[in-house]
Amino acid sequence: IVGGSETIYGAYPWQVDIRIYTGSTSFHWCGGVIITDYFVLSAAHCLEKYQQSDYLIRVGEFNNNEVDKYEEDFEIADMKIHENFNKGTYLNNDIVLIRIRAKNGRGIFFNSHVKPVCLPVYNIRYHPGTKCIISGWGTTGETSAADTLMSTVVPILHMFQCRDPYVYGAEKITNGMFCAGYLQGGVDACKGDSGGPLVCKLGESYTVLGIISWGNGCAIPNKPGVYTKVQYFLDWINTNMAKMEL
Ligand code: 4AZ
Repeated sequence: IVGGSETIYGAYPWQVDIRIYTGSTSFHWCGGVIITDYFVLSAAHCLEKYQQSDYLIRVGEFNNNEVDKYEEDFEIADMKIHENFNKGTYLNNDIVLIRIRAKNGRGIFFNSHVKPVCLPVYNIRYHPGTKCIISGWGTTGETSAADTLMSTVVPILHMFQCRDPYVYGAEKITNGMFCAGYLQGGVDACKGDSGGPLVCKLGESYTVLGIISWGNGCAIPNKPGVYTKVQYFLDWINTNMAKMEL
């Protein structure tokens, strides 16, 4: 996250840290978001580089380099990368549904620091100007990644702004994407944040409207962050959750 600040542990209890095992240790790879006690959403491009057994799904994470009080690791039991991922245009349909492997006969155990986020409803509107929160352990500036979970506020942008030729152009931005951020630059998601959530407070609860997906660099003027539009994939999410249910 560029232009953000450190979060308070437990403030974003749905945040997932997707890590890669390297034998004895593991390193931060991508973000994700808890939607039920067995399912996590992330970006498809995060889950295609390694084997399924090389990934570790960590909940209750705050500091990347320390063991936090509520952190717990899960393996992936099953996952579904969108069948049309990267078809048509760059990072199109950048979404993956992950089913975690049960531990001690249960899925993710919810507590004060580990909780699911709401999925949007079908008729929700992505109002331009709505201020939403992005979070992650990704790059904060030139090169450095964050040790602790960072977050910042970004407004949803109009589709016409995102599709402007000076921004990304209409060919690149499909109906399953939207932009959020500032055309003047300075505040954005960055490398290592992908797969993580863009949440908006709707009424009393936080809803995941976006999944951090891509952008031309980070925090560059006229190159805002591009997000997978979760609402567009609700049927896909529900169908595949039902299929992956044991
Ligand atoms: C990345 O490489 C990445 N500025 C994620 C988000 C953005 C750019 C790059 C958005 O994972």
